[in-house]
Amino acid sequence: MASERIEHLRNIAIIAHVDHGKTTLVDVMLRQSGTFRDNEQVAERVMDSNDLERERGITILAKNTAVQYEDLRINIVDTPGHADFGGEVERVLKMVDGVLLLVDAYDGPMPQTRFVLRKALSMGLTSIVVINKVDRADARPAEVHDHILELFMELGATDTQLDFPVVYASSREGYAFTDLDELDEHLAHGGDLHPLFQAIRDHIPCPVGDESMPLQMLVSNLDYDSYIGRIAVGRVERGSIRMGMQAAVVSFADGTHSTARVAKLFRFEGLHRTETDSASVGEIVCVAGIPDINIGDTICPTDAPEALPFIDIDEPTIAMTFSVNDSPFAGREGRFVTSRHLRDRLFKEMETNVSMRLEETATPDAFVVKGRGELHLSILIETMRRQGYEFQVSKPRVIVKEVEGVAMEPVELLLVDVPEPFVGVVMQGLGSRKAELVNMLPPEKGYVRLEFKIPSRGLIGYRSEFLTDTKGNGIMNTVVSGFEPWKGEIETRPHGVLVAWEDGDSVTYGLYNAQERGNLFIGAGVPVYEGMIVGECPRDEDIVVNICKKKHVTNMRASGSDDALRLVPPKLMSLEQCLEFLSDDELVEVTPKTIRLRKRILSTEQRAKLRSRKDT
Ligand SMILES: Nc1nc2c(ncn2[C@@H]2O[C@H](COP(=O)(O)OP(=O)(O)OP(=O)(O)O)[C@@H](O)[C@H]2O)c(=O)[nH]1
Ligand SMILES: [Mg+2]
Repeated sequence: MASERIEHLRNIAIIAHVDHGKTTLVDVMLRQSGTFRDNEQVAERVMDSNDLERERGITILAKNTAVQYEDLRINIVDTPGHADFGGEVERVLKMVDGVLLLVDAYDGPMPQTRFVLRKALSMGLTSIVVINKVDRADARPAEVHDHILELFMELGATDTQLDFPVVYASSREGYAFTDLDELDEHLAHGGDLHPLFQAIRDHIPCPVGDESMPLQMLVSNLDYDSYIGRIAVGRVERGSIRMGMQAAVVSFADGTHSTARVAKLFRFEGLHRTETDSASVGEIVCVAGIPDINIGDTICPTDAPEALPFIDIDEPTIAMTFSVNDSPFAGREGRFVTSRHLRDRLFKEMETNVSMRLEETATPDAFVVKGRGELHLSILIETMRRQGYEFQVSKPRVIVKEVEGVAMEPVELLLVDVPEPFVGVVMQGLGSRKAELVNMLPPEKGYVRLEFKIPSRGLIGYRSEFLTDTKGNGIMNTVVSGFEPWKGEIETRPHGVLVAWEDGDSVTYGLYNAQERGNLFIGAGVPVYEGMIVGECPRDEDIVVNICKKKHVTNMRASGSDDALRLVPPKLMSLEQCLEFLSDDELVEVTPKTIRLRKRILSTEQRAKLRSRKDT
């Protein structure tokens, strides 16, 4: 049986460290391939289509698109660069034959560059290196090129993989070129992406497969449409798929198969899906009509069900408990508040969030959610909150596993760029968190780059400390490098909290007295309950404050004099900051309207009893 080369097709993924310009590059590829109508208004970074992506300016989910370049059809997968969403990258690499590895022309290879490149190399994919942002005033493309070559060697690239073509580009300005001598010319006069499209044509292998064999299509992604329901996205590895056909779906989870009809079939075209009757080898398509299909499943003909191997996704490193909100304010602000709601929503998440894991606990009201980092989990929390869910979460903790009797914990590679004067304080802070310095580059433009190996445990809550220590001038990047034997206890900077004494509304007079004890998180007129955390205390001690206490009214004039009391503006914390701030005996209460911090045990009396029991 003959394998065919599908010459008119290329399937690529764009991979890189966060912010190196992947989504911006997709914009220009779409624009310059004539995907949009002349007068079409298209948003910047149009592939970052969900609300959280737009708000935060980062890609969270991998997404497909396709462009036509001359006679070539190029399927493109844009991937997230943040380390926490590495699972998204891993799973989509199965759809492509090659990658564009983007590297910022100033930053050079960063922790996540290493992670995604290692995955791509291990899957035998062909890379085109795109040194991007050459328009930056501080760009150093030649140097970056050398660093990339070193990285390929370090990761054990084969000779063929080492022979990668290099394209220099400015995705923001929309040009690319292959000869660095042309840089000044392009800086002055711009250009276009032809050299990049040509490199894709010349270097990325076209799909190869046998169309006459029975169909095999691996599902790498799931999408949802309110009209047609669940949509499976994947690549046809063998044979062809037709609309209307009866298909067998072989489950990745347990190898069983079920039958279903391919109700609709689509291809990607720019930002849209267009219907098609059939698709064959190498095509990336969307299949609608199979309600319970999952990522990793294989679609086959009913008479030849044969699964394709899926990839091993790296395991989660941190865990958090999600539980039903049991604060006195429970049910006031959310639409979905019961354990049933929470359970169904979390199970649904596991269907698409491939590197997340869910465990039930001894109580039906609590679930352990495991993910690849704090952001991985906080994005889920934020998404659920916007969908109307109300629940509470615990402090994130690292996952420790036992290997041959040894406790192993996740360890990360940490890269920091800090202005020289702050190197000392950063080294000291990290030292106490059990970080080991592995590399230090000489200062450049006043910044020193330090590379550490640090237990993930030591990183929890470190980001805000780092920003304080560097007065907001430091940049830090991390990527999990594996599991290593437990590194021993870590001392973190202690802090205590200010806790509300009684239920009620906060008033200026009460807050005024409380603010002498620490920084407040709330202003006047905020409903609070006993045990709610309303501020931080600089010392390692929890102080109960009576912020609902009104001034004793002696006469008419005094009752109005509250206005004269000046309150320091409250410190407002984002969800991520709350998670970093949290201690073991505390929870974050999350509702569509509010994020509150609370003690696990709300009663002041009970907490006091527990403390005295511990002390004796
Ligand atoms: N100077 C310059 N800036 C660029 C270029 N390409 C992208 N940027 C900027 O870099 C930032 C990040 O761009 P994105 O395209 O969102 O980067 P990304 O790689 O998709 O980021 P993630 O998906 O979050 O990993 C944006 O502010 C862009 O405007 C470029 O060629 N030159
Ligand atoms: Mg992006």
